[in-house]
Amino acid sequence: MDNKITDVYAREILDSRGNPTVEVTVEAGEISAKAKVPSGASTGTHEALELRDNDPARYGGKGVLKAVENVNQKISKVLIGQPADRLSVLDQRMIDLDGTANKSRLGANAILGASLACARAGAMACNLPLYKFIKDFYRFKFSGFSLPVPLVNVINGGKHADSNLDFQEFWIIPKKFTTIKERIRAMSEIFHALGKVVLERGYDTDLGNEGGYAPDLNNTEEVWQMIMLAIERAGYQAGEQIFLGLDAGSSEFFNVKKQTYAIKLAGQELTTEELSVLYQKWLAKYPILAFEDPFAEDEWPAWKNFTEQILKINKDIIIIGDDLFTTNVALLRRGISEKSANAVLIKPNQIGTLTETVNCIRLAQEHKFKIAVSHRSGETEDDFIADLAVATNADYIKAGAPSRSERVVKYNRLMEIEDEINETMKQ
Ligand code: 2PG
Ligand code: MG
Repeated sequence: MDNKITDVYAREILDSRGNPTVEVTVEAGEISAKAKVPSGASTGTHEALELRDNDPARYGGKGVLKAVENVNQKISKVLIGQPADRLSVLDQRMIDLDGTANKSRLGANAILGASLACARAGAMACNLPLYKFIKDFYRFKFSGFSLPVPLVNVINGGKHADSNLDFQEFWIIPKKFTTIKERIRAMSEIFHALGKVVLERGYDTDLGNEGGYAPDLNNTEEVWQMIMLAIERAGYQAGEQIFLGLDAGSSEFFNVKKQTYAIKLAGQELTTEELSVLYQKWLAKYPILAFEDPFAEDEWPAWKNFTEQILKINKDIIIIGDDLFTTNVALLRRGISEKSANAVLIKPNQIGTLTETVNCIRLAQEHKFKIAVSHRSGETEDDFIADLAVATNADYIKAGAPSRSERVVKYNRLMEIEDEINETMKQ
């Protein structure tokens, strides 16, 4: 089959918050593949640039017509005629065309849309499922696919909700199950039990951006208490089968000048040391397995100290860098050498191409860092990250609560992949 790219074009579509985002279609003869680009709210300052029109007359300045035009006029020219399955060459051509360190000329949203659509077209040209194609193309050596453990954001706060919670995400982690179907079932059952607990306590069950409940509470610790109760009511064992986790999203409430973290709900401004004590207090009381962005994005010494302290308490705990690393190999290299964390959050749109995303994953794996492939708070019905997590043997996936289609679509795809893998093993 001829696999040369014959057309590349983009459209402005909406994401799950109703904001414009980019969809790219790549055609190679009969093949037609699409990808839709997500968008963050608590974005790290070191992320690649998401190009917006800044035209106040359209979508409050959030239009992406410039990015769309960059795909149609410029990116298409360097991709058309190239083989659709040579992902690293295609990505490099776009990186060269852009020529900036943060993809500010063409926009990381324009480039990523094209990059992911090329991966899908490449998989179709090779007649392979996407996860298998990515694994083979980038020569991942692991044998036998395994499915990631979800980090499930069941209570949304911070920038993802209008509630009074300063911390951004409170997770359940259905770890001790052998199949993704069992993990997903446990997550869903606990999520519904939690809804009842939230209501019983007189709070509302409105949802935040990532599908978790977003109640206004009296204090932060109530979240942990409600989640523990929900786990029990759903018939699972906390600390055995189900663990807890937190994405503090702390860059959002850090005051650089004062070097303090504003916990408005408690009326407190905590120093780095005090925040670390609070985390350790929670850790002593609840079966917490993961801390993401416990400290702000440029606070390298705080990260190093915290990681050292926490791993002394329990070496199985993962400390995940999101805003700290922004899926960027240079920042991750620093984190590895300074032992700032032991896990990295992987968001393709933080860096802008699939190849660079994979490079970051590979660097992390070479240094025994755990991998969590992640959605963004502004998502679409695209399920690419499910395949990416399986393709790269990621330990974890962050795809939100099981309650809004742009989140659920990732879980449904994981279950489909599991079935496919089991079928292939039987053959
Ligand atoms: C995060 C993400 C996704 P956002 O902080 O990890 O959960 O949020 O996409 O808003 O950056
Ligand atoms: Mg985060």
